[in-house]
Amino acid sequence: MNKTDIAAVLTDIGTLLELKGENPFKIRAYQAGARLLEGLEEAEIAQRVEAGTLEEVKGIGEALAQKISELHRTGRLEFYEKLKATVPEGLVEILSIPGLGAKKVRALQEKLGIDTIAKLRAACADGKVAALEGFGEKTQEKILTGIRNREAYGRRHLWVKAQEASAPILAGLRQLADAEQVESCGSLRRRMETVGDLDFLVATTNPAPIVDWFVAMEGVQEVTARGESKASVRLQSGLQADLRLVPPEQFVFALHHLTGSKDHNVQMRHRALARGLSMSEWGLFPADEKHGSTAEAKKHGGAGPKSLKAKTEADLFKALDLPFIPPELREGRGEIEAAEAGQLPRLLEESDIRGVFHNHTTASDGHNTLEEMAAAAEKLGLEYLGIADHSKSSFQARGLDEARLEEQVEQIRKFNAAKKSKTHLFTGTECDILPDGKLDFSKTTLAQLDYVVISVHSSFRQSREDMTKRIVRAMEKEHVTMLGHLTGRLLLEREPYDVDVDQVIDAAIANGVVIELNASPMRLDMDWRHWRKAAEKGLLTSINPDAHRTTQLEYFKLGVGIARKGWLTKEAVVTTKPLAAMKAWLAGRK
Ligand code: DGT
Ligand code: CA
Ligand code: CA
Ligand code: ZN
Repeated sequence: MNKTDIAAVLTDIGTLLELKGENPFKIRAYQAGARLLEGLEEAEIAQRVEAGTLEEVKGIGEALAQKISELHRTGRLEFYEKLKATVPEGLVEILSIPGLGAKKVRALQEKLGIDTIAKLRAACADGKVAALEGFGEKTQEKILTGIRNREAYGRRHLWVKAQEASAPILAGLRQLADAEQVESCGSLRRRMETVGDLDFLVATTNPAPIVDWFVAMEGVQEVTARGESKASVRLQSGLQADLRLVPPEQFVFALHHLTGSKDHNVQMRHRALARGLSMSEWGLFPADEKHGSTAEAKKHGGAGPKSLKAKTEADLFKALDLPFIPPELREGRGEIEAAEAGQLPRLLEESDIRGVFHNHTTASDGHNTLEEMAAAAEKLGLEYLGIADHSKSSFQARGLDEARLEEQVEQIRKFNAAKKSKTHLFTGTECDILPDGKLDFSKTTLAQLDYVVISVHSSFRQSREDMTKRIVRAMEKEHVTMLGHLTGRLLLEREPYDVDVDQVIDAAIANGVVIELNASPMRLDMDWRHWRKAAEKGLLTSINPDAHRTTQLEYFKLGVGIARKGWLTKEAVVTTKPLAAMKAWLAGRK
């Protein structure tokens, strides 16, 4: 087992012990052990396991050392397996509801016998939870909201997860001899921030073996539908995947139809009708024949009017007098009008990005050191990497105080002066916006940095008015370069805090502050729906991975997808500036 997996087991053990009400010191030892392990090099762990010297690491006692070794060697841990068997699975699930810590979960179990979400919902509905000591009406209401959100969100999946599930299926389908063309369509292709199900499309003259492969492929939990030219399965991950098979001459029409969105399709169909054409997933036909009968005839291979031919989607758009509309824009939000007027934006591309800001290191709550982050950024070919560890008020994230920040700045200066890396480091901070809109650092402290990200990490429940005022006030302060994760949302988990986004956008423009596009897969914040209008008004953005480990630097690519979905061009994104221009731009803002 590698260190990340071992650390995950240790964290799990801490949680399970907490649910059992074990000694807090013991619990903390596992949580601390997990963090410690993350900070060690993979090679060092292997060598210490081999030599039996794990205990020499400060913070790792005998019991922990033995468990880490067992996991490292065998990938299993007897103690963990036994422990898991003693805690009902439902309790762990309940723990994932916001606002319920281990102590409360235990109280629910001991006093009301609750060990599943269903029992918890029933008890809330009966008002039994509110009556418990330490709970009350408000908590009960919050729990019910949490359960409802869980159910509503349970049906969708983060784009990254859908992408990870889709990639091997796509590759598998492409290897099949009978598959002439294969694409993944739907919301995944449109780069929606969350995905309901996967939609695969295959062009073939021999569908049977492809259906056979699809329903029997690895990872299929259940086959929910199966026919001659389509199939649906539920994957072990909980995702549903649809497969459609069409004759090669229909591929482009089906591709466009299945990519959607529904709104875009409806508008395209109207446009076709206005040109005397009837458009469907089967083709583009002269409209004098009734749409339905044409489609039916085509579907059953009967003789009907012939469809116009299209080899690519560009051909299809051209048949309706339009330039190619990138899938990200196909949401029925004005893309067809813009295309007709020749005003489609030239969308940002991954290769336009020269660097990233807003990244964490082990100095606060990151898992990799400054040097490791820099090396990873260099590997990605990034010209610059902005460091922005948390500030002192974020004590849960081990935020830096003035002295530690100064030390880090010194460390970064030395790193840059050594000229060993092709990637330049910028000094920065992710400075807390305090509840009243003041900043966590004074302007003298901020003035020493290359750039400043400001973010809300506390008092999420302020009224819309207070929250808006708070953020606007903070943006008006000197030395502020960009606003971090504008709404604080965690996709499928936590609602955004209540804030007037339009007002914040206007204030950002007025104060020359950048609003980041936080590219962490659970955030993707500010939402893509706001960017088009905001950029037209003059707002600039920076695509920030908010990386807490080296592997997360690549999140900027997800951000590029969302930026494209938000109609953004290279000009709207400051991180497309080459290093020299970026240095000058930052210096000019001092
Ligand atoms: P999802 O799966 O909820 O994230 O969203 P989509 O967009 O992938 O939707 P899905 O999987 O239900 O259907 C795939 C595409 O098929 C959709 O984007 C457009 C097309 N489509 C599905 N149902 C309809 C419909 O009733 N009318 C039209 N015009 N197109 C549809
Ligand atoms: Ca879908
Ligand atoms: Ca579907
Ligand atoms: Zn943050």
